[in-house]
Amino acid sequence: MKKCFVLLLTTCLLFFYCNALAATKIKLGVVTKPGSAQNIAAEKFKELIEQRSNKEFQVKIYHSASLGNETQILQQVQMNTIQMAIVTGGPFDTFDPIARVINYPFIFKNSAQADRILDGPLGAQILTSLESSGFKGLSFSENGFRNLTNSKHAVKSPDDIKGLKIRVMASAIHKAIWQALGANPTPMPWPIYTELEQKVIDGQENPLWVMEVYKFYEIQKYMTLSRHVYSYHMDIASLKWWKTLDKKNQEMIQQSMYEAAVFQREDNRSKNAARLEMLKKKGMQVVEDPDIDAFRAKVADLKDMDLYSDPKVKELLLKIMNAVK
Ligand code: EAX
Repeated sequence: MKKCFVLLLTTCLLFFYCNALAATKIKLGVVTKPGSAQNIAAEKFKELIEQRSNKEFQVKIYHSASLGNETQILQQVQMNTIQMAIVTGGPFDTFDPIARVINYPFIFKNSAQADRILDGPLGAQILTSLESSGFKGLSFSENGFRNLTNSKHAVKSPDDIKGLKIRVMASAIHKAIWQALGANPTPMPWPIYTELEQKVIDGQENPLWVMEVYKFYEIQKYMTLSRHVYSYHMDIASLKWWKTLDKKNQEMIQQSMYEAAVFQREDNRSKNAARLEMLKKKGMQVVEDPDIDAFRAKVADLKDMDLYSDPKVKELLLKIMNAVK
């Protein structure tokens, strides 16, 4: 009897030990804090993959810049020190200029267009392209349409932007946009609350959730619903790591990340109306109908800049412009 018990206990212990050994830990990096768009996608992915793999995969989310800024997160993914990340499209363009395509100003009129392109064959071309810089592109979750805020005065047309010191992401196209609009663009990594508070910069641009989650209503009086860039996230894995996984696991990860992205996009969009009301209540003065035609005119020639001289990038840009006409 005693022998039987010992045997059973040993078997159980061995079972748990082997299971623990078999579990693959996935380190996933986001620069933002809990409640942010990136974090919501990351948490959903964690939930789905742990459940579907029966905890064979276990995800640890590193957030709130604990791994450094987005450029540093991307470098860690390339090296496979972390296996996955959800990163804003902007800082990606120093790794692969293909990222400039979706960051092109006013390329999408609405979310439905963005989904149609990004979930279709043209979006797939972007994901595939990333492999040449060491990333496995999985899907696109979203930051959302970006809007301008500042602490100086209301902005209705590009004339009002002249000379404003606007923080931009580490991205050549974002810098070019704000130069063309007449601002003084200042590249700076996330987060930027202190710089806004201390007036090192006058303004910034981001989707509505950012103004809420990062409490920009405390330090930015004016907001313009400019929706100048549809800001996507690249949901990525380290290509080095990806190649070590078998096909079944690759598919499970890809599918779980895609579903998490779709979930998060809907979640983000469903909250925007309430966010706008909340930001107004907090005292932000909102220009809801800026002179978008005047904004568009200022940035109309960006596609002819050197930024788009790579034929692969230019061709995809023109194809997408054509597909959303
Ligand atoms: O997601 O750097 C940025 O402006 C990003 O949009 C930020 O990470 C919030």
